[in-house]
Amino acid sequence: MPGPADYPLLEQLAAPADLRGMARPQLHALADETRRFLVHSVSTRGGHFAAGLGTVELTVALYHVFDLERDRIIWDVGHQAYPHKVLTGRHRELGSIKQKGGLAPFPNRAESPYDVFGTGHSSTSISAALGMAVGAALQDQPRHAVAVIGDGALSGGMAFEALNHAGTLPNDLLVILNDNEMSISEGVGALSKYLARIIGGRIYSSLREGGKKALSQMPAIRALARRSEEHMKGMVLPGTLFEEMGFNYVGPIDGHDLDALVPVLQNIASLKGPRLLHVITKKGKGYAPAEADPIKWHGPGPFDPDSGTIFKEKASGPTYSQVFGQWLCDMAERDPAIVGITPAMREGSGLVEFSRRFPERYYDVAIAEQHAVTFAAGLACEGLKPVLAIYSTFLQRGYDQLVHDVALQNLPVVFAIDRAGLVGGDGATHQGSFDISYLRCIPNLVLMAPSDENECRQMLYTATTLQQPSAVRYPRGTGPGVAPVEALAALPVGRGVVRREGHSGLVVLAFGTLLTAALQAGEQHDATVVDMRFIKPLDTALLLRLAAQCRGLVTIEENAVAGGAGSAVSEALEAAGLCVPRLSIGIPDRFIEHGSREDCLEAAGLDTPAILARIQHWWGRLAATHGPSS
Ligand SMILES: Cc1ncc(C[n+]2csc(CCOP(=O)(O)OP(=O)(O)O)c2C)c(N)n1
Repeated sequence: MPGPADYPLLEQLAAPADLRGMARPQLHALADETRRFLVHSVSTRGGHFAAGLGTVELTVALYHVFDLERDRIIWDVGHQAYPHKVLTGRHRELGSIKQKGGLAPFPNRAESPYDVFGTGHSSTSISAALGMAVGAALQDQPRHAVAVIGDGALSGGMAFEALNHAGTLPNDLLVILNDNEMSISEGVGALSKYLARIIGGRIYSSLREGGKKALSQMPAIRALARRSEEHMKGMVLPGTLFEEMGFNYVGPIDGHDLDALVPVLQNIASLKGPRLLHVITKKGKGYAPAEADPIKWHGPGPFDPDSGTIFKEKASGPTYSQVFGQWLCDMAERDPAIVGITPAMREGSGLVEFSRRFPERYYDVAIAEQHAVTFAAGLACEGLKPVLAIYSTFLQRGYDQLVHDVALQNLPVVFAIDRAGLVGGDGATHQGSFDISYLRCIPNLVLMAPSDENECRQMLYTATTLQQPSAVRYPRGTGPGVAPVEALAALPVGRGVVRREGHSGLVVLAFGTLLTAALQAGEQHDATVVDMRFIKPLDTALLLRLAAQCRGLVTIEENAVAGGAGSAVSEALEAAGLCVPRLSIGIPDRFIEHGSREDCLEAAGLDTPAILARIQHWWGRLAATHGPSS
């Protein structure tokens, strides 16, 4: 087991400013230590891995050249920022990343002054860095603003909106394109192909080959030529897209070659206006298993660093993502109109099998949630049945498209909303806390929340039978273990199911995942318990029937209380003129930080004991006020 003695440079590093005074051999040694440290640290608890291995040299070079006490460096998405955390005084805590109370999964302004902008969702870095560059200029502050963005994140529309703006401004902005030709899966799209053409460009290659031959006998000159090659390329290559957009384009250069990176960064830092440095890196660099399979090593669990074996979590049944993936394959087999769409989340959304079996009906649209939604709308216009697999947190990006392009035109797009509710280690940026609130106010939309795996499958099927937009929101991980029934049967829309008849006058309405806790409360208090299934349309008939007879009504959901399913119930009661004591249990009005999914549920007061205690307390007080039930 490696210890502090194995990382002497990291141990001595008091502040990132120490890197500025380091000589080149020390920088090399530090990069080597950082990489070894990452392998060891992530192997113990898991975390984002392959992307960070690819940014080791870039981070070392950046922090040697720039002054982090003054300059602003923003890591887009931030999953590749582990070397940044290590080199900015947090290496001893890195093993706690994503765990409860540990380091945040992504850069976080509350965690370190060197995390100058919180990230997690992609494609924000250029906008934020431009804002900082303009802010510095308006306040006469001489500081650099740098955005480091991956080729995957560059596919997000916001990145282009920012380039479009920055290219016309005089402000000093440096964009570093960290190009490893990968998103989580393989890079897709025309931009990805364009970048590949730059790297493999015929002009670039032939110059390089010719030059190499001519200079092979003269090592000193060859080294010099290699450095000036970057400049030459800039001149010889036809104007790049970035040049056309007003950026001074430099590159591509090898992002693992510290000796090339440092002088290029020094030079480019001295230039003015918008600049873009294109660096080529390898995802998983320096750890053979991750280099060989960067998709598998994007965010592994704990692993054995020597053998490269990732320890498997004990599977207690299929995850909801797998239930979705299986359902989509089954549907595609029986219905040629089904089309599956993902904004760059093939693996996470359970679409690997579908992409293999139905490649002609599978679309990875890159990290482009807005486009994904409107693309689905277009397909629906042509009579196809688009199913958009999207995480709750990322659907936030496509909100206007959902309202304006899908719902307003009443187009039958199916939204399979994964990671709805609390997600765990990815923390506050990724919690699916809000989708019920932001969806249930949209006319025409049917919104469902399954309480188990089979209900999820049947709801997805129900969605495809509708002539209007619909969404099924399901959580991360596994459910209670109800095996999905192969046969598909549409559920009656807007109908809940009474799961327990009680006699105490207490009614518990569960919306989705937390039905198990609701049933336990039912047992404790002899309550009536309903699996509501639909948030919209709400089963108002059932609700009003129960409300007319009950003495207290509790709603439970894994969504923000504000505007959530409980609010829908209150609105329906109010509209009917019914006044029933109400308790809404859901995610409180604050961001829930990282931890395991169980930790997050606990932090939100949504673990079973907390739910039971709240109901007990509330119902006890109510009974004391109003006396025993008649
Ligand atoms: C808006 C948004 N959509 C999807 C994701 C999920 N995601 C995290 S990293 C990533 C791939 C990023 O690729 P790239 O920027 O090239 O970085 P690399 O991992 O290749 O270094 C994706 C899709 C996200 N973080 N934000």
